[in-house]
Amino acid sequence: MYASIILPTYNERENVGQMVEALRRVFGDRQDWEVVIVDDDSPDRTWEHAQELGATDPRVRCYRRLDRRGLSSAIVDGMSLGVGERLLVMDADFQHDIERVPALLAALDAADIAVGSRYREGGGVGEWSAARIAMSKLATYASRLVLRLRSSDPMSGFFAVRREAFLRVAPGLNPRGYKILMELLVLFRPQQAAEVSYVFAPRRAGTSKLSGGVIIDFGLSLAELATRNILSARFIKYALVGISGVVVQYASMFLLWSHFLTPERATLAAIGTAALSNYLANNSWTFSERRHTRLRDLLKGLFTFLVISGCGAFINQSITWYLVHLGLLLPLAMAIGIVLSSLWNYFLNLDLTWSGHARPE
Ligand SMILES: Nc1nc2c(ncn2[C@@H]2O[C@H](COP(=O)(O)OP(=O)(O)O)[C@@H](O)[C@H]2O)c(=O)[nH]1
Ligand SMILES: [Mg+2]
Repeated sequence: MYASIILPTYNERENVGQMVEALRRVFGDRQDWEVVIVDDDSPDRTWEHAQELGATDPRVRCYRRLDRRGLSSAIVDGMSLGVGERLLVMDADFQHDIERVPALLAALDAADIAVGSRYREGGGVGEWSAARIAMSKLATYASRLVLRLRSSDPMSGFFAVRREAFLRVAPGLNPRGYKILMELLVLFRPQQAAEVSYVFAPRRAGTSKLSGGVIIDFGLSLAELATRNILSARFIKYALVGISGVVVQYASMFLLWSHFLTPERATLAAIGTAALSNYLANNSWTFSERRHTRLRDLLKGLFTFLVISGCGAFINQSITWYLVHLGLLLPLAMAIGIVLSSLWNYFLNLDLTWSGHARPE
């Protein structure tokens, strides 16, 4: 049974060669396997080393992605490139137990998807701090509860899928963030995933790409998956930025009115400050991969953003009073006005202000 091992890499130059070596050892005499390395143009030139490995061993291929970054999309690209009947995904840093690779592949005899689990008998997280253990457990419970997944470790980065099953669900994937397995499990439901325990090891060389932002990203992915993508993570971010703007407006109003300006001028200045802070927050967070960086783009973006928001405010006002005239209660009319104008603002900004192509971060 041919197997493709997918290794997503970003700055793993020191690990990738040893990983391939370790896989050769694990597969022994078997010839029916390959490695697909998907590298996002790592600054440490992991791709170069991977390509060198490929030059002497046709079982090793490297896709150096120049136009995109991101773990989940790298994994999906790797899985699409794999020619094996069974696809296995693992970190390229030795945190996943290479010795368990054959067991994970064999588990696909009985299931479409098999998960390497730290949280079942025989598994473990190794040398994690209490805080990281608590966080990981919390995220696991949250995803099981919200998405009603039965897997003991839906956040695992070590899993295997039958290729035909992957191709069946692939069109429904929306690969972003970190936790592609969670998304696959949602799509595979109600099929029960097979599980193989393993103990998480410390990273061998290099550093983790996991940052504090991953926690927020996790929450957003959960909301997205739970609503079947009706609530996109980007829209939630946009709405959160909108709420932050309200706080900024109140705070600036408080500061300016009491200390410097007349109430009328303070209101205008506070609205302006909130609009500017919303634009900057959306630019660096909501639309981070399309971020404006040059002064010219920033000014143009801010102008478009302000025009769209201005129209949005007008739409908001018109809808609210139209509904009030129809006899709706004011708070309800306001809520509808806010929702509809937010949608207007969001989609126009998505199409016009931040219409650019994704750039590597
Ligand atoms: N291609 C690609 N690989 C990534 C990216 N982020 C992380 N990786 C790789 O994915 C694996 C897991 O990332 P890692 O930093 O070890 O996360 P951690 O295990 O949660 O600390 C490693 O092999 C990384 O090199 C990315 O944006 N693109
Ligand atoms: Mg890792």
